[in-house]
Amino acid sequence: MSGPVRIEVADGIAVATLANPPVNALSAGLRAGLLDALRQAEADSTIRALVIAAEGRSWIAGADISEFGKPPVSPTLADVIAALDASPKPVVAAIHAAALGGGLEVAMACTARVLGPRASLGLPEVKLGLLPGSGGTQRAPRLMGAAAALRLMVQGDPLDAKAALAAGLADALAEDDLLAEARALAARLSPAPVSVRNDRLGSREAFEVEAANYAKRAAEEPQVADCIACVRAAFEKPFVEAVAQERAAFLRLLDDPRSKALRHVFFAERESARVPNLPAGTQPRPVARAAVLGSGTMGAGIAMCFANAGIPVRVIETDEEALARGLTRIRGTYDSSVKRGSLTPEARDARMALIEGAVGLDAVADADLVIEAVFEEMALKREVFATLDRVTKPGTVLASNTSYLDIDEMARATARPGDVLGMHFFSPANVMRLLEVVRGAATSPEALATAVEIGKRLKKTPVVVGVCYGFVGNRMLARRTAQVERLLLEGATPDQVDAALVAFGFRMGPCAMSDLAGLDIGWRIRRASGKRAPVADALVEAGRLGQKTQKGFYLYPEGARAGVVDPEVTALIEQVSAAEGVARRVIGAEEILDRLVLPMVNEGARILEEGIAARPGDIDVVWLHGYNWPAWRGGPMHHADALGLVRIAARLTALAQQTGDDSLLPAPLLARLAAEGRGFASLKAT
Ligand code: T1G
Ligand code: NAD
Repeated sequence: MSGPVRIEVADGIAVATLANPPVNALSAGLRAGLLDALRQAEADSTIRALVIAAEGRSWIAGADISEFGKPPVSPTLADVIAALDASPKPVVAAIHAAALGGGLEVAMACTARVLGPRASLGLPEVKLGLLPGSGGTQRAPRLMGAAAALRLMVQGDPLDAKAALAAGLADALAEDDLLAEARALAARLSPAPVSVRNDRLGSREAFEVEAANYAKRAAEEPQVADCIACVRAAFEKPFVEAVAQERAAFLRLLDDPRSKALRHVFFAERESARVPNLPAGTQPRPVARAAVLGSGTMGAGIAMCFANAGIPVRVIETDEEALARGLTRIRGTYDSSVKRGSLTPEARDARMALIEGAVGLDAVADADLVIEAVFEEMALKREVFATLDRVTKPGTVLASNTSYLDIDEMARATARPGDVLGMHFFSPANVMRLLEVVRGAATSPEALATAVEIGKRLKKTPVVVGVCYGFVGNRMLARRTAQVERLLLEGATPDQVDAALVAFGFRMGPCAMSDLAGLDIGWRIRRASGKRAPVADALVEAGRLGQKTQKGFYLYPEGARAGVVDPEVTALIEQVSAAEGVARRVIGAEEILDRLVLPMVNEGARILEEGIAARPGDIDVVWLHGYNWPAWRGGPMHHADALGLVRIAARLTALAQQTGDDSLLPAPLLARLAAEGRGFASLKAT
């Protein structure tokens, strides 16, 4: 038997071994191979039972997501599962690793399941905007109880081997020889399809109590509502009817733009990890020890990332007082995690032990990687890199955490520009997953590979971008911020602007976000670059810096985290409008949203034109993990394709005419793709 399934028979037990790298996704070929193996076992009278085993880092990672949306190919997964369920011979799943989604559905259609110690079982479909679509919403409740099954589906996180066994999803845990135990079990079993069982469903009350926990999510996420309805059907309908209900829900969700967006994100995240144009075989340099310059807002968080990953890190400041402030900030952050119970005191102490403080740049001499997070001033950054060039050992990677500034200019301050790049973390650095790795004109492949590798070790999502002002995220954000200013001057209020973006799916609007980050940060950057933001500047000059002063765009009585509308701000904005000679008018939510999102998409097109980002998906990953763009909207470039570039180009042209702002005119790439009836997704990586 060729293809992704190999079958061996011994002592009347057939073992079908799946091998469809990298993760045994249930592609058409694997489904056909599996069904053939079952049919062969059924037809051969010398074969008493079948064991399904697999090779590779997963047992079965689920349906092949890349086949979704394409015409179905027989046998379908439902065909394979129905055949397993109806088999006259016992079938045992020997699960050595991850059995997820359709993979667990295949296992649950078997007579029994034996786990290896590294097995994990899960139904993560909700993370793709879907639900288990091949019987999972009916078989899981029949094995582990309806309430627990619902929890497994709605949370989407896998259970490890012990937890899966305890939950009833498996029949045995083989600490040593998984295949031997599975064969032995298969030899003594008789077929007993899970589909006919009802003895483990548990009580309807317990299920309804569990379902009530997800009422809010069910209101926002259709896939959660469908999970609840389908598991409830296990109490109300015969198996076949309930499976039909599940199938109908699955096909409806499959066509839902939210699921299409989440599937786009799944592949975009994996594609963004592939560094474009990196010579094959490029090896990252080893990083056993790191150093971080500056222990302010970012330096402290970055140091924690290294300690959290078990990498010793030295934090360097200008003086003892600043250093003490920084180390206290780090300790304080860990203490609040211990208080919240998300970290043990032992783990805190172990991490603190990996963080050393020092004053003066000589302390970086033994570091393999140095990340500077000092003030955002080019003169200071150049001085720091010139010093790092002298005091660090050959091969040390020199990175800047700058938000906007020119990495190539910093590299030119050294005699080893190949070792210089940007590693742009996002605040709070110990929380936000995004890491923009900024590739300079002279950055060497090894240095780049080292930064990306470290990014992954720090559990970040590294995205490689080129050098320009603000790189990808902040450059696009600047377009949105400029529109926030214009909208406020022209008549919108901060809460109207924020409400439009929150309704779109963001957890927080731009005005509330500025209040959280501090209005003075943007003000300092504008002052340094000679730029103006009349409304935001006026707020800062009125001492309204945001939450840190209990007032910014909003008022924060007694340090409240949620701001309240402040009539003083409305009055101040009206004054600024008058001073700027801008007539105020009523602006609708649709126009507000278009002006917050479309100029960013347009800037994204320019970024792709210039090769600052290699793929539209990379831009989406930046916005998802750096700016909380709602995942079910797929990211700005995916969202643009969903809206249609013809419509966007027309809307941008209209907005440019209406506002007189030529920067809103469609970027050449956007205009070209619109004219060709294409989307950003049709672009190949540069
Ligand atoms: N389909 C297609 N490709 C897949 C895939 C899948 N299910 N899972 C992984 N890949 C590809 C991935 O794109 C990457 O490709 C490579 O495999 C390695 O993945 C009917 C509807 C299993 C935990 O949601 O969570 O079943 O980039 O880098 O870190 O009810 O992959 O190398 O070209 O992530 O070791 C449900 C999805 C599907 C699980 C391994 N299943 N996969 O993690 O490797 S829906 C899932 C994962 C379904 C049924 C329903 C992870 C992993 P490339 P990787 P990893
Ligand atoms: P910060 O003002 O909070 O901290 C800067 C720290 O650098 C201070 O503690 C200062 O004492 C120290 N420092 C100054 N010169 C130094 C030197 N020569 N050697 C060692 N330490 C020195 O600033 P921040 O917000 O942490 O920003 C730091 C960098 O990170 C900037 O480039 C900024 O643009 C960038 N950044 C900031 C954010 C953010 O949200 N704050 C996000 C991403 C990137």
